[in-house]
Amino acid sequence: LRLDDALRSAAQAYLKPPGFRPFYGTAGYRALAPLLPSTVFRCGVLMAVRSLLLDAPTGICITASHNPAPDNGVKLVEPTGEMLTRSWEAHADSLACAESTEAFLAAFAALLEAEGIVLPPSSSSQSHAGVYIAHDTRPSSPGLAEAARVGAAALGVPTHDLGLLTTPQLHWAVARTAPGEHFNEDDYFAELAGAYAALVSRAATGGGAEPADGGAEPADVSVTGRAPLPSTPTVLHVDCANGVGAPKLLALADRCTAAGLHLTLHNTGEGALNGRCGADFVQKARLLPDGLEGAGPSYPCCSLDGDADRIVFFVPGTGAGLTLLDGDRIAALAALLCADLAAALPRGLSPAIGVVQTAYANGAATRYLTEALRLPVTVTPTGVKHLHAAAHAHDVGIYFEANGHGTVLFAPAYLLRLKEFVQAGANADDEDPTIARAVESGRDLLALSLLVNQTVGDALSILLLVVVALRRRGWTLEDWAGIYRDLPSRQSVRSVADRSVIVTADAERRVARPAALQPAIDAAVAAAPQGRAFVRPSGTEDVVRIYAEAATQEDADALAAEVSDLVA
Ligand code: NG1
Ligand code: ZN
Repeated sequence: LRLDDALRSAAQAYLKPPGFRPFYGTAGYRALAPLLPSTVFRCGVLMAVRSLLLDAPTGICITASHNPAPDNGVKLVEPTGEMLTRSWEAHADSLACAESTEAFLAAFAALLEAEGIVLPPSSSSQSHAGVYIAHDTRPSSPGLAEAARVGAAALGVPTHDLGLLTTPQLHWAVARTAPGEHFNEDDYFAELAGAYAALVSRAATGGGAEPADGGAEPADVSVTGRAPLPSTPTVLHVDCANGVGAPKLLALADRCTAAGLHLTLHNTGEGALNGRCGADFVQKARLLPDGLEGAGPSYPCCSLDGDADRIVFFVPGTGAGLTLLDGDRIAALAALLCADLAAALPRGLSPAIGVVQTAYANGAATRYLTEALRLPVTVTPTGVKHLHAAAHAHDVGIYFEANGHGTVLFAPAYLLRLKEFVQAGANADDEDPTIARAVESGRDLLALSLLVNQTVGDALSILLLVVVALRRRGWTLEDWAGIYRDLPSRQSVRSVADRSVIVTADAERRVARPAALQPAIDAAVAAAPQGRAFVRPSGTEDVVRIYAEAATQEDADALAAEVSDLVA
């Protein structure tokens, strides 16, 4: 077979390091970059097969996100722009782990057999198959992107090299590029900037409706007496983690200056990628990132991660400390914005809003969402693939990991109903102010669905969403920080001989194995006022992660230390 020969000779150039056993983790594959060429080559083959099967383009992004610069990784994208379907993760592992070229060819044949695929496809001239490939700023990334290209090309599937992109831009490109067209990065920037301008310009007449009042304290979410400040420009310091977010945000910000957005970018590539900076550092260490020491107390700031799919906000205090506004708080703000807009709609068009979190969500955030905003909250295991899937259950599904990775999903069927309503309202040319306001809110929700990347968490989208939400309420970051008070928490990691011996259950909130561990954690938690703790093996690093929260920081620290010792 000619195909087998082409694949064999291509694979010979990408031999797997002996004994290296990559596994599909929280977000694809991660490892030290020199280990990865064979893995990425085989991912190229896999995504070419997936593309042939579905007769639509798939995507591959070379990045290790928030990990240190010497690491790299690969994220795999479905034709919908979402992450590789869970049922194919095992196929990915069987290709990636094959020890020799012959074993790889056997695993490849088994994949075709299992999925009932016959190659080459009969109607190849009509085929829409293709693989979009993009990469982050790591020095090892272009070489790995080439490995992916060779893998896809070995099956004769056309590849499109999109060069340097953020991970969410690549997801957007796969979802939004029509067959036969080329991805134009300007379309992405124009869509976000256009939606942003529409949402802030209508803020003058839109304004905030009263959110549901609830029992959680402090629940002062009233906007009474506060007019939105649409004409006030928003200034924000952005820590770009020395990653790909810097040039991309610069291009986006240029298009948003006229709509009153003024960003000062820091860590734009001069220092180490994710080195004492970026969203993961700020969220986990709770320290000012390098390069922002001069921002000054009370200055509004945010941090992206290395591939710009995460963002957290913060206000520097005195010294190195800061007030963190994490993904939980972004979810709460997004929920407030959606609820404000929904309040003006006719009852039949009011969306069912739901929020999805992980066990890392602060207990105070969950209480705020369920008690003050009275929204349904579901909990899934870590990893946006789990949260994203659960968010699809709602008309408006809001999901964020505490680390700032998340988005707001709008159900296509709901958007259709909203479009019809707005269209009918525009044609009716109604003078009734209630109807006019409802139509305007409908338009705003439609704009929000364009502002917010629908395929995956996107730091650029979420930055604009937060600015829109704050401007419409006339809020500062401090006002936003005041909607609830976080329970003190502590995250730590522990290296163990084999982290896979820990098996979790109940969305990672409990340990199923080893059997003695959970009762010991329960006893430690029971002794801490307002205590909660859990452990889980990381899906991206060779560590076990520990999380604890309690009434005071000392209690949270002590609980984390105690649980960490139980793991060792
Ligand atoms: P792991 O290493 O599995 O905890 C980390 C993050 C995830 C997710 C992935 C992918 C934490 C505690 N975990 O996963 O939320 O973002 O990286 O980047 O932040
Ligand atoms: Zn990332």
